[in-house]
Amino acid sequence: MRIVATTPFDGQKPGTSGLRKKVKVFAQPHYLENFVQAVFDTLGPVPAGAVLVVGGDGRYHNRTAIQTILKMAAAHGFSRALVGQGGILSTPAASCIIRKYQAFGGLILSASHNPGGPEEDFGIKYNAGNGGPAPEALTDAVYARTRSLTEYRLVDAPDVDLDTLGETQVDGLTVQVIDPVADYADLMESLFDFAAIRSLIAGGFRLRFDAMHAVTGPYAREILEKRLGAPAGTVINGMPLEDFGGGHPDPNLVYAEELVAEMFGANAPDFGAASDGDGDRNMVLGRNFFVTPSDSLAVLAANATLCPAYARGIAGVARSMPTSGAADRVAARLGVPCFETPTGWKFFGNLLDAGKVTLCGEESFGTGSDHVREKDGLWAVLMWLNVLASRKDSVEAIVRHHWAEYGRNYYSRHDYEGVDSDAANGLMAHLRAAAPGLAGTVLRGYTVALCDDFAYTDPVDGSVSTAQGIRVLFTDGSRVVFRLSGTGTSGATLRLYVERYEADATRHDQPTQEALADLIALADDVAGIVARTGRDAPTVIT
Ligand code: G16
Repeated sequence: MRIVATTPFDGQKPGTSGLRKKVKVFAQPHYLENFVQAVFDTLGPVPAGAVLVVGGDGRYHNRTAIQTILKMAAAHGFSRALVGQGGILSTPAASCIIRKYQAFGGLILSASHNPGGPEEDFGIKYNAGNGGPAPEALTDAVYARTRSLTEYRLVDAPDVDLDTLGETQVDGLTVQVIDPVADYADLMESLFDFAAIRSLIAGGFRLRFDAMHAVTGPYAREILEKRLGAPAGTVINGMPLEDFGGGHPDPNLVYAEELVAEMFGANAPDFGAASDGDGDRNMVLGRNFFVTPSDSLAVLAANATLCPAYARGIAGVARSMPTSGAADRVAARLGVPCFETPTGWKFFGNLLDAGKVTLCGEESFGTGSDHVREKDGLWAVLMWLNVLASRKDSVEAIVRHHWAEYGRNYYSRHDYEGVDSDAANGLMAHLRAAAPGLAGTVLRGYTVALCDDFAYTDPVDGSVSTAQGIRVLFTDGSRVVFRLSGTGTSGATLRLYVERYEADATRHDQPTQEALADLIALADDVAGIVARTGRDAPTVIT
């Protein structure tokens, strides 16, 4: 074992989902090592036989980081490391493997939907033994440890062959290179009616899945093309590349342009979906039809009993605060609780572990269930396919029927990416200061019922999270929400979330931006977005 002297780096505070920085930052001597040592120090000595799961989304620097982590895991006393072949593990697959093999925890290497390559982003996060992202108390402790670190430990050993299945010894640590897909694909097959989906596809139902040259390619090919019989070519951009082919692996209407063009073009397939860099996000499209993530959660909750895994009903639903209230209406109808948490999948972990909820979702293209402790892109795709196979209706018809039954929550998110940090912080500070005085005022015809900075008390462990986003709630149930992203790596990203409920089914056909126009204008009145950021339009609208 070698002990290396080091000094702390500034800014190793995990964001919404782990530590994300430019590759150049991570590639500095000691940078990754410091963070990993801080995680290990925070965890303390591991029990005999402890297993660590290691893998990532295949982006640039993934393999280098894995070699370092394995040498440090050996020095920390782990007995076994399970590593995905080629260094590949999607985030939900890592969660599945941690749970299935009762690992102590896992280190997942990903910057999710952020671009990859030498000039782009890298990231790392620790997931606990439940398979879920480390809770805030742990990430705060890790950050504190990074501030006082003076040394890290690793063993001197040759690099491990990550491409060949099998075991290698690294100074007391058994490194087992595993098939990254099989366990996850088996889990999916146990949850859904694969026979029904197979016959839907065999009957001529056409689907397209865009893996965006990120981690889900091998998973989607195995599940959709091999196990479910979709024709070869159903999965596009299926080869994981270190730079995601130069693309931005974020499954939204702007970045998944190839899929969007096909789904909104002539002779479009019946169903289209995309996933992100590490496979936890999903976007679902019908022919000429976009399903908002908030609606997707609501529709899946309303139809859950059509899927074998959820046939006996769901215990409850959870959504992040900025996610629309569409799922709340389904939960109310089902007579199950609906929890509103801060942004970040880590906040769902306790609710899932305690059996309080079965389904969770976020507006940021995240949907999942208690089958793992991460959001899960392919899971959402399969649940939709199961519902489609059972309902024998189109995506659009299912969503429209849902709106007719529950009303429609018009919803949109406007992102202002790469905004000057001081300007973004100034905008939020201005809103915080203005918040207490807004209640009762009338803005463009909307009366403010409440304006606050969202805080959350975890109903399971009582932990409190404050300053999770400014929300302006109106008396008619509409709202605008402002928060700064916790996943970016340069400047700040301001997110504006806008929602309006429309019960009248004859008014469910307005274009979303039109339906929300007054609220969008009002948001600028309140926050001064244009004046403060210098941007006259958002970078991305979803
Ligand atoms: C992460 C978290 C999600 C969160 C999303 C958006 O997603 O895991 O729970 O909703 O970030 O965060 P922000 O608005 O702070 O950028 P991912 O897919 O990046 O891991």
